Amino acid sequence: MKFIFIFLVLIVAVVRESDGIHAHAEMYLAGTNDFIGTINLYEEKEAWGVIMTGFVNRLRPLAVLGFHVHSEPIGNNHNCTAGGVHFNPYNVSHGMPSDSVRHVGDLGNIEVNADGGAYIGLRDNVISLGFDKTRTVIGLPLMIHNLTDDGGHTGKGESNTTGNAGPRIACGTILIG
Ligand SMILES: *[C@@H]1O[C@H](CO)[C@@H](O)[C@H](O)[C@H]1NC(C)=O
Ligand SMILES: *[C@@H]1O[C@H](CO)[C@@H](O)[C@H](O)[C@H]1NC(C)=O
Ligand SMILES: *[C@@H]1O[C@H](CO)[C@@H](O)[C@H](O)[C@H]1NC(C)=O
Ligand SMILES: *[C@@H]1O[C@H](CO)[C@@H](O)[C@H](O)[C@H]1NC(C)=O
Ligand SMILES: [Cu+2]
Repeated sequence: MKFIFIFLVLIVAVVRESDGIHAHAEMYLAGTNDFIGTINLYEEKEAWGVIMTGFVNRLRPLAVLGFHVHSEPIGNNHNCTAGGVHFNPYNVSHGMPSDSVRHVGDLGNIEVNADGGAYIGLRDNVISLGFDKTRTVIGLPLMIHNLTDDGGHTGKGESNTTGNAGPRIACGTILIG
């Protein structure tokens, strides 16, 4: 995980001078002003995908936690509950990032280290920062849940809508810049 993270950071450093779209999200524990880290996003051009890199801490050690873009703005008091459902502009079932059927906001899980920190290093070909208007996530919240996203196909509970990822423990608005 750490290796992938460093690799993606290098890619972002290399493309830094080109004219893609940069965004970031400052993440906070739900309903508090407790800052836990920044996640950076970059989209180079249409159909390129989005690279996301960052580090967050103060999470439950060794947990694997659901990670999504949700559909409603959270305002400035970091009220994760206000974030609505998963960002799902095509109104389809929940899935894993690699599934052909998934919510646009389905980003899978993040893995927390023993010290409560988690590196985020991924490339996603479905979310957009602006090149695809329907799939643009600017102004929406990135959400970290307290439980593991089951991927949507277990048939149990809310698997096909939320992945049974449990309560929202941290969130942050994705902003340009
Ligand atoms: C947080 O958002 C939820 C859902 O919109 C709302 O019911 C609740 O009152 C909000 N809480 C605060 C502290 O703003
Ligand atoms: C979304 O899809 C469900 C069926 O999967 C349907 O019941 C619902 O009306 C649809 N909502 C919209 C806004 O199209
Ligand atoms: C999700 O599964 C439930 C039953 O477990 C079913 O009633 C519902 O239609 C499914 N929704 C979607 C969007 O597939
Ligand atoms: C998160 O999950 C852990 C482990 O299941 C549990 O002990 C804790 O109470 C949960 N926290 C919240 C906010 O749901
Ligand atoms: Cu979520």
